[in-house]
Amino acid sequence: MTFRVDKGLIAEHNNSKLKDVQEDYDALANKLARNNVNIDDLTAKAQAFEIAVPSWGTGTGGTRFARFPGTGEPRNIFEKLEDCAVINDLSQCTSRVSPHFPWDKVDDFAGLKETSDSLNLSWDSINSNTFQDQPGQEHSFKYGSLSNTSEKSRDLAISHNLDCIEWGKQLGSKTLTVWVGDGSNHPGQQHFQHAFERYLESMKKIYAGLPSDWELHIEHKMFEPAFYSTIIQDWGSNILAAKELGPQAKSLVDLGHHAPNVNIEMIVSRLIQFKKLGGFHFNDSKYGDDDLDSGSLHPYQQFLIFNELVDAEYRKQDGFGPNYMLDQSHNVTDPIESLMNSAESVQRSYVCALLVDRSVLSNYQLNNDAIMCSNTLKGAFNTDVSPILAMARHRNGGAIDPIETYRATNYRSEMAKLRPDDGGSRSGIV
Ligand code: LRH
Ligand code: MN
Repeated sequence: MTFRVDKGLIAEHNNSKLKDVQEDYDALANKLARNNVNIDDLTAKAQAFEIAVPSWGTGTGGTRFARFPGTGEPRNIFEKLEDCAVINDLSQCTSRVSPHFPWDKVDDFAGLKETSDSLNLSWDSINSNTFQDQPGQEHSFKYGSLSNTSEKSRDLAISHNLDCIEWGKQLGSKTLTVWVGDGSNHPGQQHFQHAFERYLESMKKIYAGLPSDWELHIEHKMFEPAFYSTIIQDWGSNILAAKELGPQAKSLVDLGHHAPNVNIEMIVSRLIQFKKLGGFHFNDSKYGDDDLDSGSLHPYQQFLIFNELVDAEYRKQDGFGPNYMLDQSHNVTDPIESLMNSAESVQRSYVCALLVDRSVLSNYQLNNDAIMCSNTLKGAFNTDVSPILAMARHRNGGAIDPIETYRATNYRSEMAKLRPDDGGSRSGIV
């Protein structure tokens, strides 16, 4: 029997909070009305906001040093979907799941689609995996996949991506995300141009297999698993590849894949301007690709990214329609709690960015009034929109306080009984 969060329990917990939320909501409504902002318009936009959940984020993550399994962890895609349904039952903004193949591969994709439909979940971008060899794999990806000097390894990587498209079509997905770990660890180990040429030749064969209504998202990453050079190391190589491949190819921005202090919001602006912004993997990081909870360290940067996105929406930027997704690894928290927190954090950045008065900001920018430009953004960022986020969840049938209501379900301890630790490998990174 599939577990779903009882609507009665949600209502019971919401009723104990609604009076306070309504009070705060009315106070914020008055404050926003002074700037001719209608709070219900913002709440409606918050209700429509969606961010996809990575299937691999529902398990406990780890590092190369260790992974400390959590209790009641999902052991397969069906249990990951059950966890994703709990997240969406409470958050009401995460109805799409992004799978990773072969981690989530099944024999019966029609059956998997039936299960996701029964849980009111749909399928977001398909992630291929040519950064690991599968048991008995004939041609290794040790020295790369799509850019490997071995044509046999390249062909294997190409056919895996074409398989991912076929599996995605059965699930109703419309996007393939390609991140490869290809690169080198020693200066001179790789001929940069020849490797990039091999990568592009391989990607052209994958691009040729795309249905006309699909997109191909290329994900850049500065380093890891390669530690000297990476084939798509930055947004420059990314947009060059996307332009070389064609209009259905776009760039995906994983926030943790940049050197510390890189101006990611400006990269987003460039990708928007040249109609090559495919989507995001939201997370946060302090040092490397830490895959920490979104907005947990740099909420202002996340807000500034949404300031660029909302500005493009406001200007009705041609070719604008990015996909939003979380990509995190939960090593010390209950993944469900981290994913709900992170979905709200990204939704908060979006709603705060909607508060920026774009014509006022534009005037200050044209008059080089730097202080007022900064204050206009800071004013929006520092507005506590929690009542709007809570009201949006409530109006969507979700929980005003997702974490509190989740803990009241005892879901994790229930799952610990139903999902005995069989010591097998679990989902989650490594
Ligand atoms: C690479 C990455 C990529 C996924 C993987 C799980 O670091 O961000 O998006 O395939 O994590
Ligand atoms: Mn990613």
